[in-house]
Amino acid sequence: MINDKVKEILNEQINKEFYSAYLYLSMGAYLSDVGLYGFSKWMEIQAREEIDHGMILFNYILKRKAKVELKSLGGPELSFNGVEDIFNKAYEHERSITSAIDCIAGLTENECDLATRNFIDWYLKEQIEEEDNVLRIISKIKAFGSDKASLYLLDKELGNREYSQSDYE
Ligand code: OFO
Repeated sequence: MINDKVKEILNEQINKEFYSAYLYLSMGAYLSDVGLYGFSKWMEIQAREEIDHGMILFNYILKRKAKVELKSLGGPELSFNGVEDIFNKAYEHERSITSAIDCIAGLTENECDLATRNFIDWYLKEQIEEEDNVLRIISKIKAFGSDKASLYLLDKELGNREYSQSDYE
């Protein structure tokens, strides 16, 4: 069993993960609209991973015999100012998610809920990857993105991303 404070913060995190999926789908739609289909596919896969992140929390709450309380999702931003703007916003978003995960880790320690503290380690590691993945793309956009031919190649590279289900192990 998990206590109410831990249950509440985990439910909030489900909402944040599903909102992340919404945001990345919105970014993907914009990228597709401007012909950057590889970038768009990358975002679509990112959105699918965010749903996995939400579902891992969902299943954990159920397993601990606590109540899943799904909250309403706000609409994500719909208009963007080019590919660099999108990935800068994605990076800012991931940093906010990292802070939220850090708060969960802190709360579970304060509540002496070491099982959930252990569970959340997976998310702490995942956030290092999430931030790094986006930062690498930003670096490439900065290095090559002003040249259309290079942007085309970068779009092709990102289009090679394959979805693989995020597993909590
Ligand atoms: Fe779920 O890691 Fe991104 O938001």
